[in-house]
Amino acid sequence: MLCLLLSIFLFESCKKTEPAIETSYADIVTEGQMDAELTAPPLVPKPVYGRKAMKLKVNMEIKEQEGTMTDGVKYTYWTFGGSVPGSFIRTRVGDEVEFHLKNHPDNKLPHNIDLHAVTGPGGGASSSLVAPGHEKTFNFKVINPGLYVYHCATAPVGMHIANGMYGLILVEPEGGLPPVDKEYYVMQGDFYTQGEYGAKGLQAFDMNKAVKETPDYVVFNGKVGSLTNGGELTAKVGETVRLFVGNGGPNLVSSFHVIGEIFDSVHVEGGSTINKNVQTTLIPAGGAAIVDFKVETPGTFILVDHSIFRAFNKGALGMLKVEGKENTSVYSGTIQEGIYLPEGGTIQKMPGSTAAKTPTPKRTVEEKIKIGKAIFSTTCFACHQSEGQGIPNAFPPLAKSDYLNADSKRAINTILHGLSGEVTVNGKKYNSVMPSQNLSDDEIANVLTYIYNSWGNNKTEVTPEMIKALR
Ligand code: HEC
Ligand SMILES: [Cu+2]
Repeated sequence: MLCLLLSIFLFESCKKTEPAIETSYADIVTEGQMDAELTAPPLVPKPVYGRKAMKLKVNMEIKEQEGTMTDGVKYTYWTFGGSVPGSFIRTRVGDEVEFHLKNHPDNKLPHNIDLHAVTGPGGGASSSLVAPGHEKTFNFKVINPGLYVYHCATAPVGMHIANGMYGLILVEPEGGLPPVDKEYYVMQGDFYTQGEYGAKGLQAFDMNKAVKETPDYVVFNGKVGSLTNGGELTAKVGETVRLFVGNGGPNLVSSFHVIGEIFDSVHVEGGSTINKNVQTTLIPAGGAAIVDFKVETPGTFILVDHSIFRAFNKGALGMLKVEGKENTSVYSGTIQEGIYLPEGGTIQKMPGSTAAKTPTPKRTVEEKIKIGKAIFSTTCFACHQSEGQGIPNAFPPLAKSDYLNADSKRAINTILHGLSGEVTVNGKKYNSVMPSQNLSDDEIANVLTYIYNSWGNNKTEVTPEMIKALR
């Protein structure tokens, strides 16, 4: 009897706690109306908390505008709301969205919008095609909670997306997502330019590279360095951080990772499945993820696409700066600001160059500069940056570097044997590791001569003999 009672009790309680598998939000009646708050990345609008489903007016303006891809490189972006990714839209399940899509009169092309949060043909694209100087209005009800991508779907679709026409729309569940201390908006995209990475000037879109899926740039929030150099995300030790991460593509899948952090929870693919304790989460092109973690230790945590050449050579690198008291029970090392040592913490040799054995021809200063520049832009620029300006707190400058100009032997040793420990360059302290560079005497002489003869340095000419003497 007891057994029977118990099993009935268990069965009943089971029925109560198990949420209904399919809740239909299509029938929720909305109460009241408001204008949606829209934000440019990395900011997100205020959470919905416990508010009721409402009628939400979204006013989105499309702008085709020139912007900066990286230092000295311009690109004509096509944007939803003036930013790449476009404005973040925050709704709750059951909201009725009245979407006003405006195409600025100065624009050259028609555009539309396909929101993955829409249940209906084309996700809104078929009702939203809008010519420059016009506005289209359409309505939809968000009936599935999750984080969704929106994008332009005007032909050629790939080109509109490649030019930056994507963003995120969040549909919060009933009662809202659990509150956290900091929320940010980060979206990856790949870009295809006529010139190589770093080639100066206004760069046109390259359709061939896009079709081949060989981007010159893979970036967060529309440009190289959007989340570094003063754009870092910030948090304090002990806070919980939530990243709304999207991937606009058009082509690449992102292996999203934060160096030095473990995601406590991930809404996989932006949906309702929560995975715990995740190192790297895969974000498909046209997909998203909600990533939550608590920051326990201070320092700089680096956001990357862990397809790692994209991070160090194509721009997919951002930073989260965490300030506060050290927490030695969690992490007891010296905190190194803003660096990542993929080869481990010690100085190592790069494998493979046999160039050291070949005889060295005599070269003029001009020849050295020319060859040195090519070496610089394949070997050194990823850390020291294209104009030798470095990255604050991470990589010291080579431009007008007092450290470099004071002592050429020391500079040669840095390249031959690597450099670690604290150094002061132009009054700023750096404390990290430069791996030794496996270059021949000739190559080192060329690259150093190039550096010494660039960016306001003292024009020293370095010879292979000087290198040989210090090997
Ligand atoms: C993986 C990143 C990385 C690469 C690649 C790299 N460096 Fe460095 N470099 C550093 C770091 C970090 C320091 C500072 C080390 C420290 O804090 O002790 C540094 C310091 C230097 C310095 C002395 C400080 C200054 O600013 O004058 C010189 C000179 C230098 N690097 C030249 C080069 C040259 C030339 C190359 C290419 C052949 C190169 N580096 C490649 C990271 C790098
Ligand atoms: Cu478009």
